[in-house]
Amino acid sequence: VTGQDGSYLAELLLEKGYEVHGMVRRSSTEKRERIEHLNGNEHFHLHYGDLADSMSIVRLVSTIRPDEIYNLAAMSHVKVSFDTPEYTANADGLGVLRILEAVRLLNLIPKTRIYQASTSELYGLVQEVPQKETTPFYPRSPYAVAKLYGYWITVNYREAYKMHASNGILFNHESPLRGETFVTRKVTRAVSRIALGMQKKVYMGNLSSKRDWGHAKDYVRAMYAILQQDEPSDFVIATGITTTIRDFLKMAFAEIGVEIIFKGENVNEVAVLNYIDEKVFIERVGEAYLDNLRKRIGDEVVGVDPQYFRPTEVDLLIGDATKARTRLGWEPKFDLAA
Ligand code: G4F
Repeated sequence: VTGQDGSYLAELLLEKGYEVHGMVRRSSTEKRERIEHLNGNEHFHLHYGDLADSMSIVRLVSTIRPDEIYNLAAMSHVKVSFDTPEYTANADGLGVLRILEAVRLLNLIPKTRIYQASTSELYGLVQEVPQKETTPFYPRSPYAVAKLYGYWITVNYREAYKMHASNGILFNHESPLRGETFVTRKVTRAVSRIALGMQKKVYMGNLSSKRDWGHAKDYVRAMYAILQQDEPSDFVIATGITTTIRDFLKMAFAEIGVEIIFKGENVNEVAVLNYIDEKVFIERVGEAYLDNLRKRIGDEVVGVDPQYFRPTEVDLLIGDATKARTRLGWEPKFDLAA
């Protein structure tokens, strides 16, 4: 519940009058900023637990006897999964099984509905454009392979035991609460720091990959809608708009009135500061910072560092959420500019 989606979903469910039980993983540096504002809400309860620990899952499911379980717990960073593949398989793959088994063994199948956070990373080396529920999967990272198990074990328990268990195949979803090492926050933070003179340049990985980005608030509404269906099923949640990382950088700089121009290729690609729309800059950032940035026209503000490349990349994601639109009545409310 301490993640971006956990925090937004907890808010949504509390608004709807739910009693919300959130699981928190014990660590020496617990990060709870995203749910701090829910502290003291009498309908919001926190419990220690870990997807890698069956006993804690059984304890929580048996004591809470939930009507709905949203499994948003995961090691969710694709690049990091190449460095921690076994841990990722345990949490993101077997963790799903532990929840399903807990519900089954505790005889809660008639009561408890389960949402599994599946991902567009399952499409990996895409077999079809755009990707929809019937598009074959081709995972390209230890993270995606672990999530593939999570997806199919959810389908299998639904079919084998008639569980109300569903997958949301969510495309990238972002917000101000997104972790700072994911590309959107990395870029928006860097643009702010460059504008304020706190940073000279940002080093990126693959600038050519394309992502279908939505807003996390829209996506937690979809999770909720999926569990309110009479019949469990799997749904793609996406905007249908795809953007390169390069264009995302341009758009982020444009927000503060700065135009950047890309030059060069591959590891030698850079972006230079080309022009400042001073009116926009003053409005968005402040006059005090303008002189400093003016002096930087012609400077490189974006570079490439191969340490951010992935051994295998997912080049293109663009989702077709027609099923969610028609069956759930789901529409994204935010657009890229919001
Ligand atoms: O923001 P990202 O790290 O997200 P990614 O890998 O697409 O995964 C996220 O979305 C998935 C849904 O499809 C989730 F399942 C997953 O848990 C996670 O939330 O990277 C987006 C793209 C990639 O192609 C990456 O190679 O941006 C590219 N990129 C380029 N430079 C970078 C960077 N990514 C990061 N994190 N940092 C860079 O410097």
